[in-house]
Amino acid sequence: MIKLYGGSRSRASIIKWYLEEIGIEYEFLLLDMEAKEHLQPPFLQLNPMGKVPVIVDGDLTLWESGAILLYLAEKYTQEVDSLAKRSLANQWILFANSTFSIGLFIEANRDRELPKLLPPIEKILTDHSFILGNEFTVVDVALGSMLAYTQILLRLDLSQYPQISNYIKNIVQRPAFKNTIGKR
Ligand SMILES: N[C@@H](CCC(=O)N[C@@H](CS)C(=O)NCC(=O)O)C(=O)O
Repeated sequence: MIKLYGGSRSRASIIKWYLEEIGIEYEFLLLDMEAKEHLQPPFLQLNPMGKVPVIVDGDLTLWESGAILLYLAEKYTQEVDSLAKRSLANQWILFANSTFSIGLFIEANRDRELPKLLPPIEKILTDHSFILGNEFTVVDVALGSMLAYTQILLRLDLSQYPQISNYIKNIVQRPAFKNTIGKR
């Protein structure tokens, strides 16, 4: 069974969300991050960077949430069954975890970046229900979690983006979301 290491409030919840969406059983190993368990040698052997999440799946140990999401999509779903689909998923996962994340979570960037990044997402969600089309995919976990955090953590006013607001309302109602990120 896949082992997932994380803190109680950490990006491990994003991985849990996707694992539950695709119905893969996992064992969650909770680290006491306040006690700096993630910076102690046993965990540093898994991720020398001292960051969660980490998964161990058989012989493979993997860290960085985006890399983990893409691995899970490729190994356990049909979502990325061609080079083009894998590359597009990778593009959006990298966007979510770098460009969008930096624009969102670094407060000094927010007012400059979000007005550039949110309108194209609003347009995409006007054309279809999910980021890559009308099917929920790993990309909705990567970017959807960031969009959900705009409400759950940051309580930003997104009323000028009705499609994004509606998308967030829908994804937070998904059972797998409620059972993972929604439980924070
Ligand atoms: N880009 C990394 C970020 C990992 C990260 O910063 N994780 C935080 C928890 S959400 C962490 O482990 N922080 C502990 C520390 O920096 O000491 C990812 O997406 O996995």
